[in-house]
Amino acid sequence: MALHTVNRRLLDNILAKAQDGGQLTYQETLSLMSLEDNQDIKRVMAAARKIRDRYFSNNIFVYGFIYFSTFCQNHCSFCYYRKTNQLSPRYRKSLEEIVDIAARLAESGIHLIDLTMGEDPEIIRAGKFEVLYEMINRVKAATGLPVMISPGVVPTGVLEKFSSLGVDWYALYQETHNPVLYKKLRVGQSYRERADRRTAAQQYGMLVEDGMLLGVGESTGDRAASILNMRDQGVDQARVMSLVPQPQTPMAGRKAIPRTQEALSIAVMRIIMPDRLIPASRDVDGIKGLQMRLEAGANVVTSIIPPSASLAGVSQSTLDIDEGLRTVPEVKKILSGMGLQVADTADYIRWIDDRKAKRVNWGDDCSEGGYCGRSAARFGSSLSGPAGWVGDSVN
Ligand code: SAM
Ligand code: MD0
Ligand code: SF4
Repeated sequence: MALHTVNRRLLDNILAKAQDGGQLTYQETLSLMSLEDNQDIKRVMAAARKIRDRYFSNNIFVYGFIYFSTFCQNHCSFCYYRKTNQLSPRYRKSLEEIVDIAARLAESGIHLIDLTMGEDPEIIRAGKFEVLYEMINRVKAATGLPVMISPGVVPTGVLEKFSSLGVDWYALYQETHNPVLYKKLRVGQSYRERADRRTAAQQYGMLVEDGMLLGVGESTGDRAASILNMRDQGVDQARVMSLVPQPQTPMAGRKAIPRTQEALSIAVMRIIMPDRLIPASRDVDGIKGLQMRLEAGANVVTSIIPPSASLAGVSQSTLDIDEGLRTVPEVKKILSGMGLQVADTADYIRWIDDRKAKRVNWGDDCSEGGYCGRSAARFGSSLSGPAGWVGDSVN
């Protein structure tokens, strides 16, 4: 039998197992992540769409994005806003401006406000977290919407306070779950501390988002391990983004990876985490990349930014913003062409409430849904797969 046929059969078996609710192994995940043939990738995407539709019907959630401070004390090798980059636009928005932008976003029909900052030393090093608490209170009062906060690594006491103020989500991306590669990406930052803060946020009752980057020197095995790691941490939202090489950063000269690899990663994430939220970021390829990500099984559109608010994106600092293409009407156009729709806000709030309720019921039981306060202690080790997964870079 030709090798190709065997692989097709293997692929069909893995997809059938996933459709039946089976937990994929590292080897099976690796097999999916190693696919290169476009027809095979399309089959995985079709399976992923089917699973998404089973869990979420044709409803898509939409997030507004406010990058309120672009100052940062860190040196992440992939990021335009790393401390020493002289090119990146630096600003800190005032509370009034933030509340005003949040209100405009809410009016436009988004479901959540994502408040994001660089690890701004004026806030983090100076310990001035009250600014964030006031921001959260005012944004919640002005919009009535769920809030996500993406401030980087903050002390656990601050996470507890976020939770008590009603913040629903803490987003903190590991970028890779290979600690060796992590050191090259998040230069000078602790792998464990970052991972543990997500666990702490879960324990304080917040939902958490983790994410991985593609095209930063990871192997296919690393990609598979990241996906399983996110499953086993019990993250509520799991993200993959392709590196957008940035000028004046150590990764400036990297070749962008084929975007089909991001589509494949989204599809495999959907197959492995059928009931979680998976974003299609507008921040990588703008409006033109949205359809492919939704076809791969994503169910959240992130990085909606109002035009002319002088706000930046993260991985694409200006793409589509002033053209008004990062807006809800533009997203709706794409969705309706695909038989999808923007969900009702009530549906989104119900999803959050159900997810939080499950966490309380599951408690510390690692066997169900992967929610386990101790799971971070196993990062990397339980998913190490075949020897050498840490090495062999794919690009
Ligand atoms: N400063 C906080 C932190 O790092 O956690 C919050 C910002 S965080 C939401 C920014 C995220 O955007 C990074 O974690 C990374 O996943 C992504 N990102 C940054 N630069 C990127 C680039 N050049 N290409 C693709 N993704 C990028
Ligand atoms: C996005 N640029 O949604 C944003 C960012 C932060 N929570 C999200 C990566 O694509
Ligand atoms: Fe700073 Fe976040 Fe960029 Fe890292 S990813 S340099 S922490 S803004």
